[in-house]
Amino acid sequence: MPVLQSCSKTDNKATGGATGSALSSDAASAVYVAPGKHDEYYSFLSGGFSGQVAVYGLPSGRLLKVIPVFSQNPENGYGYNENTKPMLNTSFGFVPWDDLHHPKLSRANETTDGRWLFVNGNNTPRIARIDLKTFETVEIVEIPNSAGNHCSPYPTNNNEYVVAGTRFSVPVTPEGKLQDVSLKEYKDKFRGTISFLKVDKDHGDMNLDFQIMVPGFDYDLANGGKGPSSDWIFFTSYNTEKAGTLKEVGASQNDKDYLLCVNWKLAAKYAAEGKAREIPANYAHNKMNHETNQATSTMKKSVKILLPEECPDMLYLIPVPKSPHGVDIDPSGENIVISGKLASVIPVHSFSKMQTAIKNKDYIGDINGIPVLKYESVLQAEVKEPGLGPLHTEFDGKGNAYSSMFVSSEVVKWSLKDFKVKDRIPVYYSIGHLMIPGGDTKNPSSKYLLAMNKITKDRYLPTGPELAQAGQLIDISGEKMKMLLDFPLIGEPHYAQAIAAEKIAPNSAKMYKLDANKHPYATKKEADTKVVKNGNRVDVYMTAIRSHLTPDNIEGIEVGNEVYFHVTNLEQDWDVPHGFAVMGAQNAELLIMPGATNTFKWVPTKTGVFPFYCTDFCSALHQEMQGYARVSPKGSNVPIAFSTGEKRKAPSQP
Ligand code: RUQ
Ligand code: CUA
Repeated sequence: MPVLQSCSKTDNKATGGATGSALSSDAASAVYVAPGKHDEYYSFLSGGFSGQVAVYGLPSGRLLKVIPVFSQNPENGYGYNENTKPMLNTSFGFVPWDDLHHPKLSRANETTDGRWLFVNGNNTPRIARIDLKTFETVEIVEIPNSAGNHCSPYPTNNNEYVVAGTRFSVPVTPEGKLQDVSLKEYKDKFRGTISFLKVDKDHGDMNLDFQIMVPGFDYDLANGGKGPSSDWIFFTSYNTEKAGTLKEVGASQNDKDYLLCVNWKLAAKYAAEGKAREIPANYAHNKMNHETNQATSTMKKSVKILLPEECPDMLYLIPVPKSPHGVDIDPSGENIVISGKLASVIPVHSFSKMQTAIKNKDYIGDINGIPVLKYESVLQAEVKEPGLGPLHTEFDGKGNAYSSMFVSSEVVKWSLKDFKVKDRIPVYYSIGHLMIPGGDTKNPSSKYLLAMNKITKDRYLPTGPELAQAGQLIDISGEKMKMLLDFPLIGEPHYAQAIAAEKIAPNSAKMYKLDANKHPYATKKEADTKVVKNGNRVDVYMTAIRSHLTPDNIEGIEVGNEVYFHVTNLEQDWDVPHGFAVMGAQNAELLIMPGATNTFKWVPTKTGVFPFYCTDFCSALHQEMQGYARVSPKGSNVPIAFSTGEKRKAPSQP
């Protein structure tokens, strides 16, 4: 593999760094953000199989936060504590992991507005929304009739919809039956779906409005149009051969696969007019309530679906070189760039030619009633000799495009004016996605490009067989690209988004208001703390403030009791979380933000005295922030008692 060759050329000493690192002498100062100073951009990188999103400042590459989305995170108890567990509920039950590929920022007027970040879970199809005031996951919607939710989530230009598609086709019928069929029937019985989640303009809440049933191909990536093509969204597909096995070979038989072009405005109109049929479905819709800090999960029982044969002009297919990966639309909305990982050129289709071809019915046939446009009629140009293995393209707003080349490990800059290659820079190694802040919108920044590489090899000190993947920041402000910075990443970054810090930082929440805390078990002052036993259930209404937990002595718990610690952080100061952990609890800690209440479940398995303590070094007397819970044998008659300091309280009545 060329990847390996590019490594073997280097003969590094352990700390020497790789070849090709001929950094320009001003590279260090270009990324230097002095202590106490802030970065110019927030960037949000997907964690791939970590199921999380990592937030880095650019240009420094400083890691600012890891946001858990589809994966449990012991660091702050996400997915372990009772308040967030419902976020990970699905029709399969509790699913505490997923494969997160594509972050997309919400949009207004065709540019990013800094309100929300949408991300996809591939494996158990889900779309999540992160609130950029709190940097917390606040909503997750499961996608029915889907498998391998890869070409997701793509927001339209004014947050009307977030769109998701199936990578693996599924045996679904127009009546909504998911069939138990023989895999030999793949060609006839499997279909794809595209899902449209309507986004509430004010609150961002997503609702699965409708789906479109599409041919049984594998849908890989998507992107929305802009300007003149705003009403359209484009999906690459492969395996149009519909091979059901050994796709490595079977899915590469045809010379061309298809770009599926969806007029989403028209689809939404058809759905609103009642053209969609309602079919049974079963999927979870999970929401975090900001006031109670408690998530709920609701199972939805049906979905509306549109059939292409009943909806004229909604879908078109354009042939593209086989097995395409990314599709990216330039800032003008006219050029549709298809990166075909096996193709020797990068074809660029023209939106205006596509419209003309539709008008002239310039078709070469149809598939499931969807017209197939003629390749030559829609083609704008082919970028010649771009490199090997093109995957993704972004734009700088100055008329240039930048494509990632997985096999030849480079970023290639080419012009949208003459479609000629202008510059290339090696990256280390095997780049997947690349990202320019706003590079998928109408107004890209033209300063930086971030390369996200699949293989790191010798870029950092070795850490055994598993190495962090590498991000590389490249200066794109001049004629020639310049390598500025390497930094290790978390999980496997696929795509990323970045936005000017000033669009997010001023709105960042500093705490939760204690007054507004509507958690059913919130305790707003120490005098109200209590322990209530009811049958096998024990509820501890606890408070935390520098530097004690109230109550800190608890008796009357029996082995096998379900003990719920509802801990309210009474602080009303920025950056004073308290933690909470109990010895032997088969769980993670709580990390409670100021003003919030989090719930920790503990089922003691043996008798004894169990310490609990604050896990976050919150004050000079943090080490004193501790207590004990006594656990007696099942059926013992030790009464419930709780206290802090010497004022012991009377047992509370059940
Ligand atoms: S992908 S490396 Cu999951 Cu977006 Cu192209
Ligand atoms: Cu609270 Cu340490």
